[in-house]
Amino acid sequence: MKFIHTGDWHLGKLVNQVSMLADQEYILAQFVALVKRERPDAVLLAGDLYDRAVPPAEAVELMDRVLTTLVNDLQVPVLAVAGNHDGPDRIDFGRRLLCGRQLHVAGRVHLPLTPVELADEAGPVSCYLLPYAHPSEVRTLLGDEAIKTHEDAVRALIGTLPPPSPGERRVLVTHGYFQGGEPLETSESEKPLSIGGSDVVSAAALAGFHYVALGHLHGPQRVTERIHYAGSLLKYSFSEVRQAKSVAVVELDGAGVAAVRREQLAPLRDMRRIQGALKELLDPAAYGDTNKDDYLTVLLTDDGEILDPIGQLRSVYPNVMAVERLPRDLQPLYSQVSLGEVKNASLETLFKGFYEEMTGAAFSAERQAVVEKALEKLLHAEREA
Ligand SMILES: [Mn+2]
Repeated sequence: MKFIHTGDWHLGKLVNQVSMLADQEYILAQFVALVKRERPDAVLLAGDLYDRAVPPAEAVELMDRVLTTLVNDLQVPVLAVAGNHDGPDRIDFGRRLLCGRQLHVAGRVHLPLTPVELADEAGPVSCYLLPYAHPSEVRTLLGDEAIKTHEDAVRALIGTLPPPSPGERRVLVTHGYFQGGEPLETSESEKPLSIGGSDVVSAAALAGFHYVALGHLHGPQRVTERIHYAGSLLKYSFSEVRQAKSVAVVELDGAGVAAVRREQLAPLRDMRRIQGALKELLDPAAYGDTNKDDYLTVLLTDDGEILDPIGQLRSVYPNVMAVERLPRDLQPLYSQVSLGEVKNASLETLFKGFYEEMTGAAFSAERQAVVEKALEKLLHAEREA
């Protein structure tokens, strides 16, 4: 059986106030062409379909068009779950109606978890859809006060499944932060799943599945041999400039062994960092035949004043998103605090630093608990918008 595993489309996303919709439409046309070529038995869409709980109308319209092409025109079933960015109730709209047309969507966790049954010449394959859910939702759903963490929630939900029948092959589509033995690469465009506590779930919680199609981390990567992140559709932050975005083509054999091949899609505009003195960067010799329409962060190494650097840069590179200055005489100062460290720091770490800087007093565990609680509430409120 063949699947195409993708996720983290984030339709309607703005990066540095710029809408990614045209880029998303462009790459999705390539995605549709890939599905047409590969003829998979199903497309697995592992959450963060949209960037926000209430996506812009144009994003919904694009999703509608792509899903209609896949399901109606190409006759390929789509199995989709909500991610932490999606509004679960909106994703759930029409789910009972649409499953009859081979569009299987899960916004919220509904019990009992019933699989989408697919089959090939080797027999049936049970595909389970487990949308992202906050541990507090799962605690209420199962009436189990012992559920506190994401790990508890996933283990409890998977614990509700019947034991597999002999020879049964099982696939799971879900969204979260799963860790096996190997270190994982994270990106700035992933929102944290919890504040303070751990959002990591051990891959061991996913024993019993022959393939797990994950969403959440935006870099394509494997957690274990049979548990994979497809990665996001596009680069959604400058922390992802070195990632090669792709979708996973998964072949599950009759014995339930998954072989994964990654297929790259070429974006309309790439996201890159360039650096140099302004004058050099504006020289045709500097950009050569690179795509001047790419989304750029420019690190200027000039000393002294520059008049309207972003305006000057945009006369050559229209999609400059950010300009950073690093004059030579300031370089020793910058090296004391790495910019990356500040950018990658969690909100609670930044708050603690700010508090200590302002008051000269230590940030007590009690205060930390208050801040974490407030941030956690905010995170949850965004999703339930
Ligand atoms: Mn995401």
